Order: sequence, then C-alpha cells, then structure tokens
Amino acid sequence: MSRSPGAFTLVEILVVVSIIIILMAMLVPITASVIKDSRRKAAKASMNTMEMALERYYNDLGDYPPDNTPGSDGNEALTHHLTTRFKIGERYVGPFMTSPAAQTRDGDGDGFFEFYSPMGGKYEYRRLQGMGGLSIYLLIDPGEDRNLGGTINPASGFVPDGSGAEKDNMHKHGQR
Ligand SMILES: [Ca+2]
Ligand SMILES: [Ca+2]
Repeated sequence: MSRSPGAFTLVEILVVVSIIIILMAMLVPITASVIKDSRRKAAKASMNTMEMALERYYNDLGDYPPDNTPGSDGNEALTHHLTTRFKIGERYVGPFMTSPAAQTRDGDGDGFFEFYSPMGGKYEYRRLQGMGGLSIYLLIDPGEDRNLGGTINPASGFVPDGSGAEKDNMHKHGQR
C-alpha cells in the first residue's frame, strides 16, 4: 500500500495518543495538589485576617465577640460582629473587617450570614470559659474534608471524636 508523504500510520497515532494520556495522568495529581496547597494557603491568610479583626474588636470593646447572639450559631454571631456596623449603647462600632462576598453567605437560609473557608468548610467559633476573668476564643477551620471531627466544649476546648477528621483542621486561639 502506498503512503502519501506526511501521513501518519495508525501505530504512530496510537503511540502519540498513549504518550499524551500518560503525560495527562502524571499532570492531574500535580495540578490537584497545587490547587490543594493554594487553597490551604488562602485559608491560612483568611484565618490571620479574622484573628486581626478579633483583636481589633477586643481593643475597641474590651472583649471578644459573643458566640450566641444574634442567633445561637457561633459562626453567625462572629460574622455579624466582625463584618457589620452595629450599635452598642449610644455608640456605633465596626465593621472590624471587610470580607469579600464569596467568604460570607447565608448557607442555612436563616437570615444570618456565615463565614466560609477558602477550603469550602464552615468555620466553628466559640467563646470559652476563661479562668480568672480571661476572655478566650477558639476559631476552627474544618479543613479540606470540611469535617470538624469533634466538638467544642466551652470549658475544655476542642474534643476530637476519634474519627481522625480533625487532623487537617486549622485552629486560632486568643486569650486576653
Ligand atoms: Ca445562616
Ligand atoms: Ca477536618
């Protein structure tokens, strides 16, 4: 069979296609881990921003934000106290941070916004019972698995549930 110059044989095409498939198979995990790393870095930066806002709140009001008002969800209380301007007595305070819209939304539709991590999970925020009048907070990003893997006990802090899901969590803790 004659072959026109420049045409590929089936075997040549199969070899090229196989090489492309192998290269893509090598590239996909690398890309996935780069995306995971950049999300984790963004989550770390986001927690640092929230930490600074919490300290600004403390400096202005002498305490960290409550975790039970408005509503009973700690995250919603934190979002309200850090991202809105509200009245205390005769004085208006805040907002203590300007959050990009993508980071706050009303995920459960109850009218109160919540903070979401760049890794996709919903933050957990609790005020802890401090000894000797200390003001303490605990802020947790549930990590890539979006699973807290435990509960927060107001007296003793984070208590893992044994699932191991807490291993990729990120914590911030303030005490003054
Ligand atoms: Ca809500
Ligand atoms: Ca987790």
